[in-house]
Amino acid sequence: MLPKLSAAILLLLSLQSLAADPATLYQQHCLTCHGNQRMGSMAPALLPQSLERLKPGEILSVIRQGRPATQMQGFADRLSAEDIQLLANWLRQAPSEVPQWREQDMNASRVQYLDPATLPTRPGYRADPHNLFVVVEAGDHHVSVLDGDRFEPIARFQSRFALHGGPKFSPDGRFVYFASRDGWVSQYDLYTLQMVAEIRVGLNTRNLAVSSDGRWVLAGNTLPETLVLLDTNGLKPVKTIPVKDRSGKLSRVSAVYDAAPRRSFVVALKDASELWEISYREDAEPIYPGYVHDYKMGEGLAIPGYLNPRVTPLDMVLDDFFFDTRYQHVMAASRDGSAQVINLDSRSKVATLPLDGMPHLGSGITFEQDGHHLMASPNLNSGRVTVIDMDRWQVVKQITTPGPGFFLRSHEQTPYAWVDAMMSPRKDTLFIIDKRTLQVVRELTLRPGKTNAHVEFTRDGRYALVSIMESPGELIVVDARTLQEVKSLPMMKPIGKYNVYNKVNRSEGTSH
Ligand code: DHE
Repeated sequence: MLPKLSAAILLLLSLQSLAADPATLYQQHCLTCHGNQRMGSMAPALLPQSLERLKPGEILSVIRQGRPATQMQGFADRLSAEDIQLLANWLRQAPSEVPQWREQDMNASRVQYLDPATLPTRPGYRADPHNLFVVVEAGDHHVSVLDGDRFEPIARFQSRFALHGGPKFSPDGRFVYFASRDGWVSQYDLYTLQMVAEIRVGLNTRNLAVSSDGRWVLAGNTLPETLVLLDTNGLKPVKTIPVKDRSGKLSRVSAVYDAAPRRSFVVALKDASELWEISYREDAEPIYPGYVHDYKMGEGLAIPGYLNPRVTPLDMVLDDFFFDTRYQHVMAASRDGSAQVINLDSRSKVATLPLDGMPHLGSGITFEQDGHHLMASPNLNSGRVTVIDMDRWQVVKQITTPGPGFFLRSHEQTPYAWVDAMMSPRKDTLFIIDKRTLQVVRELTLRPGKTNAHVEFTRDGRYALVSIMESPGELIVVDARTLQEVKSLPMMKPIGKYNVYNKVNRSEGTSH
């Protein structure tokens, strides 16, 4: 038998090692809010995929001090510095069991707040429903709906945690759909200004697309590696498609897009050298094994083309896309800057684009100049806007800007395109490019020292709305002709804003 003192020391040691086990720390302090298996509950998921955008120091400081304006309190008074470090390291590691999110989990998460059939047919306010702006405020995870004529908010509501990608609209502009990085898809009614339905489609989601007939939402996930098709009537899951390449290897989804003129979704993959297209035309041609593979292809059997992926093999992973106006061609770039043009009908590469750096094709715009169809996009790691002639697939100009930018915007009714430099020390300056001469003609610093970025025009192109992406930040209305500030609205890190008319009419100056 051990002497009493040694037994007490052993007990103390075992208690200490228990307290220092990060899984136990998680159970004791985090599980109630962040959920079983770190999958998220009332607070966001804490899986490596959910945390990869935070710097290691940020995780530590959030555990220590909490997050302002949220229920996340600091734990510095309850956990030692060593335990906080252990917990932070552990959260960055993948769980021993791969977390699952199946259709039964989706169905269990689904909430239908309203029956769409009971909704009134007209908006309950006087503002032009097509000139509304939906503003995503990342600072406190809210969305504001703005009257685009008077520049006044008509609604503000809490969103799911960390919305990403542009919200997408139904073809009539009535409903807007959001995707959160945590896997939630939300449907909001812009006529009655109420949430209609929500569902969690995955544990980590990239973005969503809405079909041009308004019937479907397609969400692309990185965890699990799936595509989830939802019926917009109630956001009910219709099918879940595992994303596997020809060799059966799983791939994360990079983004999903609606190719309206083709009546199909196009899917960019992060880990597979393939491009997927999912037709929502009921008479879509069947898919024949041997020509392409399918996620559930039976040997020797053709499967229906309708709502099933048709695969175009690529010679490299390409995950940043831009479509020509007819959606016949897609310009595609890899993260190392290689870029090519794929013809979606012949399913083959038709040109190589001489790009380098990190072109951000997804942020591109189109316009005409002397009868040529031009496309321009910023570059994420060098200060330039690249202009490509889409008739000849040639780079016609590299417009130098003082620093790498993220978003480029214009409108049919303005001769100017606006680009930010938010990835550089000149993040407080917007550069105004004349689309006729392809020259930078003005610099605009609305709030010195702060991030001035992401522009969207009113439906008539008269005003440009600019984000001051800070918490607290602002949304500034600028006269697009005089470049004078017209109005400023306080906002919490307005990361992006989206004009209903420009989106549903696929304005050439904005994202779709
Ligand atoms: Fe985004 C759109 C990818 C980081 C804000 N971003 C998109 C889209 C893609 C994409 C593919 C187009 C989908 C769509 O609109 O439906 N973004 C990526 C990345 O790969 C990247 C670099 C790293 C990542 O972890 O995802 C990335 N994005 C960011 C940010 O850090 C930004 C600035 C802040 C944030 O909230 O995450 C950011 N991305 C945005 C915004 C849009 C977007 C505001 C919509 C732009 C639009 O006007 O349509």
